[in-house]
Amino acid sequence: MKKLLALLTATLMLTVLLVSCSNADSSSGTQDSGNGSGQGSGSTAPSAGNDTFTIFAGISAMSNDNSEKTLVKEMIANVPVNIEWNCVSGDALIERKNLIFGTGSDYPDAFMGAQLSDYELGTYGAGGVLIALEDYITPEIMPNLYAIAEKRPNMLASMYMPDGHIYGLPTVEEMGFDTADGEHYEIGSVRHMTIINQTWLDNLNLEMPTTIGELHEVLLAFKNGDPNQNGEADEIPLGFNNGNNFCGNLRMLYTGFGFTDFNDDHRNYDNGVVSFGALNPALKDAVNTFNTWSNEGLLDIEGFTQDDSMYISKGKQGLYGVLTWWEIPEITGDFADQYVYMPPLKGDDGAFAFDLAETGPFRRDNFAVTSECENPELLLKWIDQLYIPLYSMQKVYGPIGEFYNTEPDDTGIYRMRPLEDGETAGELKGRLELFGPSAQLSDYYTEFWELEPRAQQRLDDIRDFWLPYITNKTAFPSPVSYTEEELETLDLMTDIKSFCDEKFAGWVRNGGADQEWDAYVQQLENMGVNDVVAAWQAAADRYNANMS
Ligand SMILES: [Ca+2]
Repeated sequence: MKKLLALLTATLMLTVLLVSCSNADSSSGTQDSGNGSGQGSGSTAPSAGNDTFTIFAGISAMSNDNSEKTLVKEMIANVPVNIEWNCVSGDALIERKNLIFGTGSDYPDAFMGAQLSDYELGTYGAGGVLIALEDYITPEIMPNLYAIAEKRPNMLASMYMPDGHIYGLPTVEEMGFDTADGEHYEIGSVRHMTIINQTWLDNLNLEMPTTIGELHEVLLAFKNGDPNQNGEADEIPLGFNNGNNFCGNLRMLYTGFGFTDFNDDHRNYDNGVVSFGALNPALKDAVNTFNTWSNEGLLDIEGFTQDDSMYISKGKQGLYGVLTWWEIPEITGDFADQYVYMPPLKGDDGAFAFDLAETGPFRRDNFAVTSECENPELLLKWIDQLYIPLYSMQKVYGPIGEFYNTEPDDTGIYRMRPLEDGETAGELKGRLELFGPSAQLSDYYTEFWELEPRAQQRLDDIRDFWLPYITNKTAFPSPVSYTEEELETLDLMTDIKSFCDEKFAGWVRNGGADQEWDAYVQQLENMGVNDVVAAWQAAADRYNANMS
């Protein structure tokens, strides 16, 4: 009987989902008959019965204010609300968010796309600033999220904070591939890909470097040999963006020093054992080498100060010999044909280690409601629309008619519209995406929209090019649950991370790692790094015990 009920509920849910989808179809269809700038159904005039919500929202640096976004207008047309947006991008997002939590006044009704940390969710949830959301995840209030929870039983379980409540709505991103040995890999598994100008190698009759020493020779040749053959010494041998830990920093080169350290928090994991990557003694060898390259003019020192747009603009002028990014075309533009991946390097002594980067299908950092909100039910009903498959699609990439073709193809799948001259898929997405919760389930790519071509390309590249080099295929489980005490400890990471960044940049630019290393290790210990690692370890141990 229970089974039958569950089946009936599931069928009901599916119906709700399908109805929602067809609504989404027709409304977006109407809207896209215009020029795609979002006029039409979006602008509902404020009326007396509507509720007004203030939302503090993270947005892409390239995008408009959320109030101007087609999808937001459409969601407001479907579920009438008035939203006063406070949209912030880049570094300012964290600063402004810290200010709000720090002063404890002027809380918005909700945080959306604001990168809420586990510490913030746990602390401000238990403290009453954020409200518990689990009771709102019902077929009546949040039918679309509820339907996904039925399909993915682990999802909500991994959203709970130590006090037994959910404070952040889930974001699901399933985008990966299975290998013949039964393992599953997600798209974030490798993303600091090293890229080299093959045309320059050919012009100078050079082989693809395989060791750190060989790369050094290649970088010197790129600097002095005029490989772009324009008679000017305009080449930048090695480019990076240290501020972009997602894919722009130099960490892939660590393979040749016998370690990797891809995680933003320097959290490393090898078969159940957690360690702190920025404490690896081999880091000293790496920064000393980078310092030598910097002194020789091989390393683009602006990598410590530039933002992504400046990094990309130099990449698009074809000025870099070697650089790092998560794909080739976005950063090399018209010069993409000249570039290929450079395999992870070995040390001249044969040292080599290459870890899988940490990924996980569920996140909880994208939407939280505060106790200021007088009508959470309506706000959550509104945001629930983002869990409609075609709305998730448009949230992640951009609207139908702007990012996607106006109509699906004859198999019913939405495909990306053709790029115009000078456009890249990355910039188009950056201009149109909406930060917030959503769900991309693996079966959607055969049902609703195509896997973005460059995402498919990246999966193929990870499987065919990078995966064979990986020496440690275990990664820290995500997301784990922390106790309140562990969350307090993890708050130490804010200062620890800045300290590591500061020392790394200083050592690469000015040297001094040999003299300062012991004091650096001592300072990290004083700052509580061992407690942080112990908290990660405890959480991973509990996770592994639950899974076994
Ligand atoms: Ca030149």
